[in-house]
Amino acid sequence: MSVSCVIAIAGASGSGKSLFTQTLIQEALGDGLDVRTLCEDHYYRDQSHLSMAQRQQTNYDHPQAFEHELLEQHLHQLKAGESIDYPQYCFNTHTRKPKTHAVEPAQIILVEGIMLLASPELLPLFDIKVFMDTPPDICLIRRIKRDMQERGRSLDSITEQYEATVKPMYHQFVEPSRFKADVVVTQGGENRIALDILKSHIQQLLNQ
Ligand code: UZR
Ligand code: MG
Repeated sequence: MSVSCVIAIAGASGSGKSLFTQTLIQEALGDGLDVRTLCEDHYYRDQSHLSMAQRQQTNYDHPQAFEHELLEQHLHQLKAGESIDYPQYCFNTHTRKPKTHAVEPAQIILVEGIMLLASPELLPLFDIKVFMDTPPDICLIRRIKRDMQERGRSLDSITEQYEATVKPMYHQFVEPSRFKADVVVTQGGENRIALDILKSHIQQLLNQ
């Protein structure tokens, strides 16, 4: 199987990347297409050499927090028809799990994450670059709900992190990367027209 199309879905934390990606995958699978997804989150660098207090001080909203070199290598491997050892990151311990998952090449690879368009070395690997442009207050509300429900955080720790790194790094790295996108999606993960436009462009790439 050779990869025909690699799509990046970028945007702020809480902007609707995961929902948009999930919807696109469900619909592409429904159309009989072969799709795999990679989350940039799993490429966070392992923090196990640090104490828990130090891990909590790490700036996770900087491009350097991610092992983009490994993601770059994995995208090259998938494009060459090779399977990859997909890392698994744990948000509660800030460490990589010992076990990786094998991911096989597919017709379409969807990659989602905050900093995908902020690393120049990754840009040439994407056939379509999407940026989710969602107002910061909506992103913050979603993030509070998700981080309390799924990532074991308190409201205080979320708001502290937001002011210390999430907000300033968004303005420094994520927001300017919007200008690298081919498609800017407003109104979050359920934007029907954006989904249809992307699906039709994917079909075009597959037919080439
Ligand atoms: P998404 N993050 C953590 O809170 N802990 C970690 O160990 C690794 C990442 C957060 C990170 C970023 N920031 O904003 C968010 N902080 O995960 C990105 N602070 O994930 O795009 O899924 O929201
Ligand atoms: Mg997400």
